[in-house]
Amino acid sequence: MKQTHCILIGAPVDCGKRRRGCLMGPDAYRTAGLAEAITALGHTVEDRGNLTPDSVTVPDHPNPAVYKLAENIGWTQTLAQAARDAAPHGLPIFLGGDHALALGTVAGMAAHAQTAGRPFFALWLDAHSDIHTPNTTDSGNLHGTPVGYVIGRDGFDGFPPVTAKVDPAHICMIGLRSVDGPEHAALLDMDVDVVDMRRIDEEGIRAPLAAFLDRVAAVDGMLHVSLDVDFLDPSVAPAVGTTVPGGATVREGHLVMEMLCDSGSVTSLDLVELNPFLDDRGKTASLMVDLTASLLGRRVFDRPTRSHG
Ligand code: 6HN
Ligand code: MN
Ligand code: MN
Ligand code: MN
Repeated sequence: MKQTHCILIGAPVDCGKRRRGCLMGPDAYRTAGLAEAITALGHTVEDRGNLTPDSVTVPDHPNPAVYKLAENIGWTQTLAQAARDAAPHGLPIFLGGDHALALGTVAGMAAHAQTAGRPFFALWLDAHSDIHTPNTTDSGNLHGTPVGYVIGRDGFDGFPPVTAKVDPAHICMIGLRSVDGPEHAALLDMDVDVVDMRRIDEEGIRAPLAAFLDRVAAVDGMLHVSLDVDFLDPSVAPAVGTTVPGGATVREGHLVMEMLCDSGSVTSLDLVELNPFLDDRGKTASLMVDLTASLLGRRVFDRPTRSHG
């Protein structure tokens, strides 16, 4: 793939759920050699270090379950701005941090796409659909709400207004196997492309992803990829608080990344939900680094273009 300037942005967001540890994620990716893996592929890397959230104060939320509302709003503001600042200069890679970071990163990238005059798409690689609002969530954990926020659902009072709403028909979710009742109801009403594990079992992961990537390419869209560790099966990726059995295999993960690389459409990436406190000798962090390398062009075997004479 063509040489790319990758901008690493540490987002040690840990307020999107109650189990602590995702704040160590950015440093685990650095320790696992993310920058070195990227430069080995011929790309350039700039590490902007770890961000800290804007400090905001908010009144109590009508849903008493909602956890750390002010901190989540602060991160959303900070990360939306960081995304907009970085996007014109290269490929932002957001090092999470839990999935609440995507309220900011996706909103910021969508705003950038609007400014650039290009359609915006999002690929959600996750066991969960993350389409709650602060009103519909039972757990109160706002890492379950980023998709709800960026498509402009009601209930996000106090958050920055979403200036560039993402069209649900421009979102593809792959890997779903845990969807709450209110999320299911919301999804039935909209055109999100839902590729749950049953569809993967029946159709394979290649066909639905290829169809989505064709739609993105047809309009020269900008594609944001949000990779949640729990997309992968917990046997290969244990370092996440929300494990759900029956996830993607290592090879399915790599195939997705290789196809994304070939598409040339990816303009930003979230690596989310890694909890290094739960890892097994760094194996999840290393797998996430390897998947990122596949997205950026690492290949086991490239066919030479010259023929044998
Ligand atoms: N994630 N649907 C559950 C909840 O608490 O709302 C789980 C959310 C998981 C969030 O995947 O980033
Ligand atoms: Mn998620
Ligand atoms: Mn998840
Ligand atoms: Mn469209």
